[in-house]
Order: sequence, then structure tokens, then C-alpha cells
Amino acid sequence: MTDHTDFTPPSDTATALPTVVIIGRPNVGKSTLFNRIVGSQQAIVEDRPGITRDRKELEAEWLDIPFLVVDTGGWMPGGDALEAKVSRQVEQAVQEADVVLFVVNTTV
Ligand SMILES: Nc1nc2c(ncn2[C@@H]2O[C@H](COP(=O)(O)OP(=O)(O)O)[C@@H](O)[C@H]2O)c(=O)[nH]1
Ligand SMILES: [Mg+2]
Repeated sequence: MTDHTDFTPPSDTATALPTVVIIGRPNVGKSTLFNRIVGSQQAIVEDRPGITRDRKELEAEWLDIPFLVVDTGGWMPGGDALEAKVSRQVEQAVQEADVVLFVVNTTV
């Protein structure tokens, strides 16, 4: 059985796929969007910010186009030590991205 909770380095097939990375501040709906794209509840959705700390990456497709989609932790570059660490991971994911989806909360 495949364990989707662990990040595994992309296979050769996977690296050939375009990479879509979802980023944004904590609690804006990144994991919700990720789950919608992959079609099931793979990423933890929480009312509290800061639940997603490691990137989560899965193969997906939209309109028959396959790609890799990556969920990331909240981007908080000015935060504490842990937030700074998560933010570095987010920035690393952006560097590897072909497309960046920047999610914002329009109600604040
Ligand atoms: N009103 C509203 N709430 C949302 C939406 N997307 C996500 N949420 C809620 O916002 C909270 C944070 O969602 P989550 O996906 O965990 O955000 P993340 O921290 O950016 O990954 C959860 O309570 C979600 O149910 C949306 O489009 N509208
Ligand atoms: Mg999340």
C-alpha cells in the first residue's frame, strides 16, 4: 500500500511532470485546494494555522493534463524559528515550481 503521508523523492516519471506549488500565508485554504485538486482528503485541513509543516506532493491531473501538485506549510518569513524553517521549505518548493498558486484570504 502506498503511504501518502511521507514525502518521497519524485520518480523519473514524476520529475518529467510539470510541478504546481500551492503557497500562501497560514490558514488561507492551501490544503483545501490541494485536496480538491487531488480529489480526496490527502492533506490535513485545520481551523488552526500551522498544521502543514512539510511539503506534501502528489501526482494529479486536471482536464486530462497530468502534473505534480505540492502543498506547503504557511509562508511566514518573519516568524519564529520553526516558522522560518517552514518558510525556507516553501521558498525551496517555489524554486522547483513550474507554476505557483498563491492563495490569499480575501476576507481579511
Ligand atoms: N470560507 C472558506 N473557508 C475555507 C476555504 N478554504 C478553506 N477554508 C477553511 O479555512 C481553514 C484553513 O484551511 P486549510 O486548507 O487548512 O488552510 P491552509 O493552512 O492554508 O492549508 C479550514 O477551516 C478550512 O475549512 C474557502 O474557500 N472558504
Ligand atoms: Mg495546510
